[in-house]
Amino acid sequence: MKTLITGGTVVSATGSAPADVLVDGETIAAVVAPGHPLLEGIDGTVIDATGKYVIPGGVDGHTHMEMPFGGTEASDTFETGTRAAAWGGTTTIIDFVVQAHGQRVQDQLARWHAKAAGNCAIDYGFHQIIGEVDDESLRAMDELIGEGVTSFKLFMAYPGVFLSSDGQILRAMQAAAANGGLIMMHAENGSAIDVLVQQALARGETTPYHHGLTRPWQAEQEATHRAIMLADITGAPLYIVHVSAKQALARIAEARDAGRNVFGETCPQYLYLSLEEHLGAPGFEGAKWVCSTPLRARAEGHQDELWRYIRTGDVTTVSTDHCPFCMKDQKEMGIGDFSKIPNGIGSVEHRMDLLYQGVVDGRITKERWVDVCCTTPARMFGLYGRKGVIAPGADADIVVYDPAGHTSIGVGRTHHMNMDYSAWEGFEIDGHVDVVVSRGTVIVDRSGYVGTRGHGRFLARQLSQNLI
Ligand code: DUC
Ligand code: ZN
Ligand code: ZN
Repeated sequence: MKTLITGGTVVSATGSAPADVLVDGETIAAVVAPGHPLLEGIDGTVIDATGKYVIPGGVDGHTHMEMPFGGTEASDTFETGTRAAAWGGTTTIIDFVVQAHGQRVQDQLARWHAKAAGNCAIDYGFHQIIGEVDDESLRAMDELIGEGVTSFKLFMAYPGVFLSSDGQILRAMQAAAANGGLIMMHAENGSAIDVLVQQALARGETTPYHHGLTRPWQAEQEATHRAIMLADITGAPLYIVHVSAKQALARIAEARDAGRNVFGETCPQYLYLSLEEHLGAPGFEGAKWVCSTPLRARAEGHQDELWRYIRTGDVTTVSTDHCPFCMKDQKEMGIGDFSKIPNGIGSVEHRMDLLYQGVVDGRITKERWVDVCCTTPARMFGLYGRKGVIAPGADADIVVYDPAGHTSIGVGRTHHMNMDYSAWEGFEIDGHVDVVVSRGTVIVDRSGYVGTRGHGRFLARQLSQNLI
């Protein structure tokens, strides 16, 4: 089965040019100048992309589908979350397998395979959370590399649940330095934060706004610096997830300037939303935006700085940290005690649009948009060549994006995630996801989602292709 995408402008991380794309089966067969004789007489489905951008499918390197967390479970299943991702032009997710204290890594990985297999609309891979660093989990890290799970998340926050001591972090980093894996770090000083949280609650400061105040940027900067130093001792590559503080990014930029394998990820919420306007919303509304790391003060300029760091390259990727919870029965668990609000925001559907708005607003180029949302995440997580690029031989994961289109985000408008609210209610995007192709199959067209549950396959990943 052949598909021809004609008349569009192919946008890659390095440039843009008018080109036609020939898809044969599940892969891209050719990318040629419009009207090239090679395409004459080809019998297949034609997708007219005249006036549109033709980009690689989005790669969201950080999601939590049906994740058990904060006494409840993230509200998107692999089925609903990957379908919402497809609506928004994302064709690959990398989700986190959770090993908390007292659980076996290999058992947990098997559980996550069982949850995802046969349910996903798009392709998926796994990172492994190592919640308890011991001899057994260190051995499992080596085994997982051979099973295509080549990156490991550690936590410097959430004492008693996920937090690793500095000694444990060092041991895991030594293992990664030896086996080639990538260490992903949740960099916040969890012990200090816990004291601030208890003190705030004792003073009667219980609203969602205090979630932000008790996770100050200093706790993020300190942990980021500590993680960089520990990685430096061991030689392990380090990827700091969900960076929200400009000071933390300054440490990452410094390490990168010194030539280290240190990378920073941010998320749309840290580029657009803020402590004052969102966490500080009246009553309990702010719970909608409780996530960790927290939204930062606009008055301190974090959002503008993060956009700047995307331009300079010190933000390597933009993922969502998609971790949705409904207000009803979930976020509401924290009425009267912000520390009981499950941490997380749902954005998997909107990342491509929200970052495209950065192009419209003159924050980044369209090539950088494709780079941080598609190409570099693929390279960072060992998928490049198959994902993140429109080139012969790559999987035919392609989005036709209409720069003249419009997307109104919100419940009852554009909202397919399994949540009873949208963290992005009222956002207007000057662009639109028109057609989404996943491994050669159209899964979203102008009529909506036309894909099938179970189309998505597990991706065994190589080692990171983005290391110096
Ligand atoms: N932060 C969140 O907000 N949710 C999931 C896990 C995390 O680290
Ligand atoms: Zn985290
Ligand atoms: Zn996360």
